[in-house]
Amino acid sequence: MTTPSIQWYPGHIAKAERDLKEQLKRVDVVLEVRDARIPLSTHHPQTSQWVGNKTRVLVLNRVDMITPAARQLWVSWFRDQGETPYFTNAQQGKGIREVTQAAQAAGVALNQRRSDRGMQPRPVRAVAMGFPNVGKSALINRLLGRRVVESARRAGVTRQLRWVRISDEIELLDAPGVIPAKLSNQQKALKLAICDDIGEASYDNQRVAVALVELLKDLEDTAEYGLLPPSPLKTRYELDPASFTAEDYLHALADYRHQGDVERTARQLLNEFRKGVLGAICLELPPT
Ligand SMILES: Nc1nc2c(ncn2[C@@H]2O[C@H](COP(=O)(O)OP(=O)(O)OP(=O)(O)O)[C@@H](O)[C@H]2O)c(=O)[nH]1
Ligand SMILES: [Mg+2]
Repeated sequence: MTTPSIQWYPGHIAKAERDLKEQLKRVDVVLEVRDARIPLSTHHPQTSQWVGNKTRVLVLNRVDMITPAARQLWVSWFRDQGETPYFTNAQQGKGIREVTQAAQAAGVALNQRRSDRGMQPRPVRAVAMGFPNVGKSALINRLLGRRVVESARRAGVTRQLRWVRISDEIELLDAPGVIPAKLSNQQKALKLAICDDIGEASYDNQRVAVALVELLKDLEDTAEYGLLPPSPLKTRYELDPASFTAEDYLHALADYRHQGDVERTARQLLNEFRKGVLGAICLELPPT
């Protein structure tokens, strides 16, 4: 039996993408928000087309969910690509000021050009763009210092585009998450599912949990010291994955902890990874 591939492109996202394209004409700065646990898989291939000649600010959110060593690896890699990543924790409001400053700097340049042409200054207009559930709305609430837009633990919370005035200098557009219409790379799709960045109706929990175990096994075998907590699965569940295939591990864990209930075990594994119970774990390392 072949498992169907993971695809998720609900109607509201298709609509969001159309609305977003329309609004982009008014935008000066694109805050490209990615999930720090999977910085490559949460890069939308059309981003550069949308950014055009606007300023792009690269935000890697959920920095609290990766280790400092992983962050450092990504900083070096992005710098080698000529990019400056801004790491944020939008839940607790860390790294926010630097993002505001980057957006404001673009505003200063904008208003210089306007004043050269005899035009009145105006606030710089930025959009928070990114995959579903990466923390765009949480980031906007933090930029503003109070809760104005809805942010919750589900993909697809923001349904409408909404402009918010952050200050006299900045206006920000909260946009619904966008995602490629076709997820052609299933390895990436699995990571999106693991990180809760796509709707749960689109995948099978057990298959995604097996993919998580596989990734953790690989990371344990190959990652350098400090990139993830030592033996996260063994530490949490008292069952070492080393002597199992990922699929056998899920079943063994189900037998050991949940009377053979594999679905329940899969859900628990995913849920605990997403809540950070397994520790701070970056699932993607820079390509070498
Ligand atoms: N641990 C952690 N959680 C975060 C962070 N940023 C956001 N969250 C949580 O992630 C969940 C999703 O955040 P949202 O702000 O709704 O994400 P969004 O990108 O606006 O999602 P959509 O509108 O569905 O596209 C919420 O439960 C937030 O509290 C972060 O930096 N760290
Ligand atoms: Mg949102």
